[in-house]
Amino acid sequence: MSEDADTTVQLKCPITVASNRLPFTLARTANGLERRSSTGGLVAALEPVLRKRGGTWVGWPGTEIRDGETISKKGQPYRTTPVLLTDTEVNRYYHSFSNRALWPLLHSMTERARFDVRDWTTYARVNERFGEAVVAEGDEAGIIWIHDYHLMLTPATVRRELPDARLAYFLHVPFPPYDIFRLIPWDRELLRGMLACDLIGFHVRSYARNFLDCVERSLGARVHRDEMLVEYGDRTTRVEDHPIGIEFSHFESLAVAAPSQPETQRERVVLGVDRLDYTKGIPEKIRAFERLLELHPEHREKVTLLQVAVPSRSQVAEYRELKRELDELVGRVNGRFASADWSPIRYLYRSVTQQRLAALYRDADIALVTPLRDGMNLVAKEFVACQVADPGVLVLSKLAGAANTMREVLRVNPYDIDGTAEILHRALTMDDAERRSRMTALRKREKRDDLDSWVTAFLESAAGARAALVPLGDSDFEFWLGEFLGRYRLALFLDYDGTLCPLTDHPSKAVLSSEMREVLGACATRSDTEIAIVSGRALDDVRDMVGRPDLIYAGNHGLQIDGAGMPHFAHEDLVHYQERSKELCEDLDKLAVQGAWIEAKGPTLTYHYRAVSESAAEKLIGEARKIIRDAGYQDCDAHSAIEARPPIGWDKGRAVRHILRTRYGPAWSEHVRVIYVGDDQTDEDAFRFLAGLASTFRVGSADTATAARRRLPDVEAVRALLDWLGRRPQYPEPDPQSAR
Ligand code: ADQ
Repeated sequence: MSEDADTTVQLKCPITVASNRLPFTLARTANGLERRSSTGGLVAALEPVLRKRGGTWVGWPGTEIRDGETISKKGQPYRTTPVLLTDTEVNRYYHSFSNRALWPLLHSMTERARFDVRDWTTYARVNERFGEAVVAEGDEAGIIWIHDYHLMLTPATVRRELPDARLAYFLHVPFPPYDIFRLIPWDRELLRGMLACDLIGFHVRSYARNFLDCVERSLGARVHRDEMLVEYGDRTTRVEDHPIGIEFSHFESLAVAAPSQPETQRERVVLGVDRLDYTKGIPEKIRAFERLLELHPEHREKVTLLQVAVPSRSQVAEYRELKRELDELVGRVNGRFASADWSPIRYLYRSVTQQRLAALYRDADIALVTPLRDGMNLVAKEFVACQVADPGVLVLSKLAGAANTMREVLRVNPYDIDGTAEILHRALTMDDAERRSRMTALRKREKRDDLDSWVTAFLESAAGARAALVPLGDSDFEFWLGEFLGRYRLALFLDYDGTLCPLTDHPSKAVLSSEMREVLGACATRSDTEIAIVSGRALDDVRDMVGRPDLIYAGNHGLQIDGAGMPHFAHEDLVHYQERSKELCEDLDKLAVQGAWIEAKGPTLTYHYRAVSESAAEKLIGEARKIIRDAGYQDCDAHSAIEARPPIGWDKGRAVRHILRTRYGPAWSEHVRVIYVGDDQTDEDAFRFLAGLASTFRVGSADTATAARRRLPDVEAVRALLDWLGRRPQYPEPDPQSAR
């Protein structure tokens, strides 16, 4: 099969779209549910896609739905799955977290952003519900396409349930620079949510680059800038720029068909069409127009600014405030310049039909589009598509994503009122030939890069081969650790199972490969490096498995420590638990059925259920937890196992501290550099203790949160790291004991 044919087949696969809103909004009236099309760029962009291709759209319908009520329209060529939200959820998830925290912040308007932990918790819960709805509807063989800032965490839920799904995400708004994104108290969680995807799309390259900066600096992800790839744990995500287009021919034919507008015939018209939003720069536009009338009085009585603003988010205080500000501003400018039969500004605060919009675009002499920040801006493109008669001029803010590709526009900085007024004057006085040539080029591009081509390019990319980064190599370790290690000695802490060797169905099968043995040996024999193996296994067990007497061993999660240069340590409280651990072992023994078994490790023990069938596991795990807790022990999750630990305030973090203090003294951090590599939940205590003091790596799946600075995909990456550490330049350093 040729490559082309293959892509065509793949693109026929089902598509599940998830976005905050369904393509329509329901409102409850006396006659039951009333259905209205949703306004906004996202729906404008996606509805035609599903209409054409079929599939499922998951979203919030805008109101509650009662039993027996259906929301799908007869003959609708795609399914709609509502995610129902309570009033509190709508407030916290949508109005507050999405629109008062994320929206302003993503538009770099930091002083407007309001963060509240209760909003965040609701946002996370609602995102999870969207994820569950997608999982219920989604087809693992198809493409799941999640949209926009309302659903940044949803990919993680979907990934958890459908590990092999083709998961793609598109952000319709800008992605701000690192210094701004990190102001979000939950920035890392949001980034992790997005990284559950195989593909993440942004409108323009600079947003994609900002995202790469953030995941590298905030999450410690591995980033390949030339290939635009992110490796985080065991997953690689492709990051791409896909500037959205519009349904060009649809707007063009609307413009051809629309009757002429009597009210726009007398004066020349400068047109503004926006959602009423503070990012759209509407007050700045009005001020620039006012300035035009001051600087160039020849335009008075000859030019009108027609501003159409569609009401938006009126539940949010800032939007109501903006509405008031605009009313006043328009009143002021009109009061200042109006004459008996001319008003400089006509301001319509309402939504208009697409037919009417097309006519307005077509008949306008100038479109003045002045967002202070905008992901793309579809109005600019719609105006161009509708220029079917005498071509007008597009004046466009350089701060809109659209300005990146629409090169032939007259660009303005909307913050520069005088500058914008002058450019507006230039647009009003531009000669016919220049207008024509600029508009011809703009139309040609928008016709080619229309909505269909955007969707096709994005879906082709989503359906394409999964990305993979080249395996970790010297340059990565040099970049991460070169400067950090400098001329210091190294204390290297390593977990055993899952870190030095892959997890197996029985602990006795988890043996070191000869390659791992070799690189471990190369590190261990260096005079500037000390290695401690920190494991949940019993002390003797882990020592036997590694089989090197020249290392330090911390067994039972550090409750017992022994090895080279370390006085033997056993936590003083352990004596109280010898007998109780035996009793617990006997109690648990009755759950050693259906493949489950108990590993007695002295003071701690592990209930292994890897071999138990899924249907039986839940009950057995519940019972095991109860027995462990009833015995006064802590039950801790491990890989397909539950650890029972005596309730001694001790963990791997404390064990690491004990080793470092014993070996290098209380001021250890001045004498030695520390690296800790671990793969499971019990290593998190060590990661937390070492935060800011060491270089920490969590091995394996990116699905769990971690306090580690960086991630490594697998045991092979650990081997590569040890290999590099073993070969790094050797520095003669004083004996550790004399450094105390
Ligand atoms: P929006 O912020 O909604 O979209 P925009 O791209 O300008 O902004 O799209 C607005 C849409 O609403 C256009 O299709 C326009 O025709 C329509 N519209 C505006 N005013 C109207 C009115 N008075 N009556 C009727 N219709 C009106 C978000 C991002 C953008 C990004 C899009 C798509 O903020 O940057 O371009 O998503 O990704």
